[in-house]
Amino acid sequence: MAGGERQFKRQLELNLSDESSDVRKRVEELRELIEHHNYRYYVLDDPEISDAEFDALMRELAALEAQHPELVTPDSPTQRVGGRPVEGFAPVAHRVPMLSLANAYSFEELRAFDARVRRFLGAAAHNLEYVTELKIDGLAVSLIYEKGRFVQGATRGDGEVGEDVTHNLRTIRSIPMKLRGGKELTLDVRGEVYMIKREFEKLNEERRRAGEPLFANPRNAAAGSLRQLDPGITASRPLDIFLYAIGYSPDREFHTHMEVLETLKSLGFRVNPHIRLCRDIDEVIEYCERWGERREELDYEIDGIVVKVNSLSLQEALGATAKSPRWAIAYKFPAKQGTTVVKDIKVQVGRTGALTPLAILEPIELAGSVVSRATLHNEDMIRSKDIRIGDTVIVQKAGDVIPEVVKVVKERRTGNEREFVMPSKCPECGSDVVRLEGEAVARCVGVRCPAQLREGVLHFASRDAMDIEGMGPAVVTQLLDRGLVRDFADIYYLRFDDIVGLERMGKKSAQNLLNAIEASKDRGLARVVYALGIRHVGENIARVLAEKFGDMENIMRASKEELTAIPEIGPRIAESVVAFMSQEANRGVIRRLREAGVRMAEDRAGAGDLPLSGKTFVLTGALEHFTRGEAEEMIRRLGGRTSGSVSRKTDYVVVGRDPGSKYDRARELGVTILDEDGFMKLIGRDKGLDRG
Ligand code: 1X8
Repeated sequence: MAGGERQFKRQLELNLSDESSDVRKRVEELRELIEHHNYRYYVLDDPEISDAEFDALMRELAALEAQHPELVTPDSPTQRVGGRPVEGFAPVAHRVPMLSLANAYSFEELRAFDARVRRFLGAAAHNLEYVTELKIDGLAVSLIYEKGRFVQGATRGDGEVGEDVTHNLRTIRSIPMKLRGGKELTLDVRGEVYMIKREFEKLNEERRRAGEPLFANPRNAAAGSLRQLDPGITASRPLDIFLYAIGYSPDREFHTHMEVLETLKSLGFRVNPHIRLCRDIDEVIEYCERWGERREELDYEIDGIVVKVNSLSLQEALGATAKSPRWAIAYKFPAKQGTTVVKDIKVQVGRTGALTPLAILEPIELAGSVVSRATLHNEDMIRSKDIRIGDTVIVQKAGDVIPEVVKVVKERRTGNEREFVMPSKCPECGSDVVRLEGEAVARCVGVRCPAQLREGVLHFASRDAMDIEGMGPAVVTQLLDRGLVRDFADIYYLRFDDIVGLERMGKKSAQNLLNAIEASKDRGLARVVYALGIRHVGENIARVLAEKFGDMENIMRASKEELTAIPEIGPRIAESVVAFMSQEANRGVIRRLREAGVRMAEDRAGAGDLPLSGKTFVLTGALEHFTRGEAEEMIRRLGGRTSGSVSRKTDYVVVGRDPGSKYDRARELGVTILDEDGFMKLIGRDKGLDRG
């Protein structure tokens, strides 16, 4: 017994010392990794991993050091705030350090922050308020004003010492060279330099054409632009800045952060408009949720929400740790970008026969969902980004769009990567693949290609087209395989016995599908035109065609000239419509659709007399009574049109809560602006609405 016990104890000690040497090894490894990625990020501005992955490394190291304090060394990455400044710019010591913010990755962590603040403040927490602001994904800078004049600007650097980029900052037009009404002021203002998303795309497109390396995201582009030795290059780059804090201000005293922001605005600084004063953490979380959903509407990137205690005396009471203030936290959105490996490149055949290369990825979690494929668009895109099978790549998901490969991390190449070759035969039907002169897209020319038909039928039945519920990929594939559907019209000639024979199809589901097919006959002309999948005819054009011609017969007879006479329709669309309608096979399908009872004429209750006929609307901000989609549908039903951008041709801009830049643009152009009440009056919905 005793012997056994002793042995067990020895074993335990062995494991323990094994464990502590493992910990030591992991700590070393983490430090090396973090140093390396710090260098990539801060010195080269060319990171190999995402922020979230980097944060995970830092967290792991901090946790190990907390459990094993004996392993902490003064040169550990946890013992300092950031990285090093690069050579070429004069170092600038910040008079007040530029601290980084602690991060929260969930609402629980936000609540824990609130609890910490309240515990720390005790009774003083009774009038605690938070200010929430968008966390701009750019490059932090400090602007020094003396006697009201801009004298020096610096990057954050490691928080203590940054780089002098005064000359480059001067090229940003929104930075005032003199303070408005602050002649004698000395001031250190902090903000974030960033690049507009659209401008970033343009810049990268130019670089692609010039064969220059691409920037992975707007933040890298902004950093690369600001840290140019030649201010002429910086001046050519579309940078802008939002200011959000004061580092020191010996001449002025403030009581709240809101007051600071107001003062910054009045001194002539650009302050982000989406600021909210929150009475409690629930309101903070609500703001975080809302902007998590709406961040794609902004024309600049944000990576989270900054939460600050409003009262400056409470801020002072809370103080700071070595790294970050205790009175603020950054709620970080789930990362949109991440690093993964291209396992294979496959080709997908679309309904127009277009062959789209697809990257098959090592699965990775992005913005809350697992991503295992990314579109590569076409062959030229693969060549210009030089994406190879086996490459490590940065992938990105934005909104509802299909994930994309941003760039290759060439440093991770082993030499075993393989180049992609576009197949010369369609992988689905074996027909020739042809890429026409001047076209980016390779197409399968097989007229009987099953992939094209499958994608076509799926489009026909999809929600925005004929909306046939239950006609998903599994059902459609079987219908095609069994020869029950050879074109769209066949759908309307399916019998109960045909359907009930399919796999995983009970009597009830079969009847439901038949009912859905029946119901789809009455979707109206515009939907049918869209469902046909005519090239270049999207939902909007389909609606225009339905409105102008009223009946499918008229569209079938329309000449190219008649079509191009319509403002929305150019020669490319007109040609495509005429070509489609001239095919006997297509005319046959339309005839059989009509014979089956599919409605193909608009009830022309005087389309021209609808109350909003000829009016163009732009929506911005959140409405209270409708979703964006509902408001658009309402405008359309009353004869109006909606557009995504404001121009002189816009008739009305409808402005909801927290409107975007479209509101400013509307004011600039003098376009009529409606609030939600005004909009409801216009559409006759001002009476009888539940305003609970
Ligand atoms: C960083 C940022 C802050 C704000 C916006 N964007 C950022 N990237 C803000 O306060 N509105 S504050 C901050 C920091 O303190 N490191």
